[in-house]
Amino acid sequence: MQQLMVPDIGDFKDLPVVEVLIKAGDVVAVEQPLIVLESDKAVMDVPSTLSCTIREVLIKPGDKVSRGSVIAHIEPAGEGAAAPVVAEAAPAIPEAAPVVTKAEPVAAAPAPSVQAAPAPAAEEVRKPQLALAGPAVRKLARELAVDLDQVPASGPNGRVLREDVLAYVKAQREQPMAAAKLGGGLDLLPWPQVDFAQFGHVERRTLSRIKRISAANLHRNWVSIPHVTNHSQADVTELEALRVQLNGEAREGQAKVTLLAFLIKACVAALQRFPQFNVSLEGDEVVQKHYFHIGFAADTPNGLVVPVIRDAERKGIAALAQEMAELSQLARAGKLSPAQMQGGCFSISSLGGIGGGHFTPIINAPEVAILGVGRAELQPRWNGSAFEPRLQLPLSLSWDHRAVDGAEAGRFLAYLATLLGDFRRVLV
Ligand code: CAO
Repeated sequence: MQQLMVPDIGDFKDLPVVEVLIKAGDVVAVEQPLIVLESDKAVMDVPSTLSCTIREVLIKPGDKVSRGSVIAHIEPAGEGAAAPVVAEAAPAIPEAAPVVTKAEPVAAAPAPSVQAAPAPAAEEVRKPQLALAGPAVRKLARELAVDLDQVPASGPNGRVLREDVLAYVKAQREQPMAAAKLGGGLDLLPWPQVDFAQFGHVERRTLSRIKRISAANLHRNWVSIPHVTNHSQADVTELEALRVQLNGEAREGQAKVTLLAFLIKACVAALQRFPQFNVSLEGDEVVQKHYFHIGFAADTPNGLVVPVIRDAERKGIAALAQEMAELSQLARAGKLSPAQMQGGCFSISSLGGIGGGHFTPIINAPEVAILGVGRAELQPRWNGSAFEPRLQLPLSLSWDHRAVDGAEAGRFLAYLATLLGDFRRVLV
């Protein structure tokens, strides 16, 4: 049986344990906080340096610990666990790098490293109630009486940052005001509490950082924006033929021209024709934008992100396709910078590469409209004398009814379908 021990914690001795964050049976990931210690100067997390299963916790709140105190008996995770340093023999605790000895003791590090990202599989099984946060943030949360588990995290590896706590407090403060304005709030029933285990085998996974952030945003947008969604379809038979032709003529190394690149261009033309869709609402004011930055939803292994193509009105189809390819690649690698996801005027969510028809996309606030695109299919269309096969693209436009009226939305979507049906009109 191996042990997790308190590592070198500087000059501190006999520090009181204020929180024990693990219990027997927990599967612990690298960087997951195990216990919280408090000195007269700071509150500090003691995170784990390896993936393991807790067999027995040996300390409780109120206990005093120093370097070398045993926190728990553990069983290290098998293959695929984050690779800790393995020492040859003595259970020495290093000054900097934590050491796992084959013989027995395992030290936990005083400060988690951003580089030491948890293995995804290990993160998946982390218990959801354990928010990752540094000592200063934890202390701030305590002072503000904030439950860190409720705070959407935006830091590396799902860590809650100081700004996250402050944003959360601000949002909480504004919520009653917004609710009062709305006339008493949503007055919802509490979320059903179900012991799922009584019905069968279950396991718990923590939502990825991106999912946690997008969930909070989507929820806010869904409950606070009066959405309406119009559905239509565009005849993209000629456009698709052009796209295939362009790709056939493409030079070596040139990005594939996608339907989405044409959609971005067409949406810019529609936003120019109907500028009331290129606004944001701020209280009683409408902010009219004179730039055209278009976001597109990208599916990544960690969840949904929306990279933004700036000044799309100044770019040609090939340049848009190239930029989209680069941004999608960065998105999937989790390497988009915040700046590459900011400043959007209007978003497009395309499920065309995946399949399905119409759907109801959720507006990406503070934008006021979003286009959902389904998979184009050949359908029989009446041409006045006979049915002929035409490629029909499902379009769904969700719009904020505070900013836009139904007639305007109908015109926007009809115009968009006209542009996609005859792309030469984008030039007009
Ligand atoms: N109809 C028919 N075929 C389509 C199509 C459509 N509307 N859109 C794309 N396709 C085809 C493409 O032509 C491509 O075919 P080929 O390989 O034969 O050329 C194939 O589907 C794959 O396309 P793609 O997905 O690689 O490219 P894209 O430009 O359509 O999409 C991107 C890029 C980043 C939007 C996409 O990869 C993605 O992440 N989509 C998911 C977006 C999402 O999750 N939306 C939901 C958000 S709400 O939760």
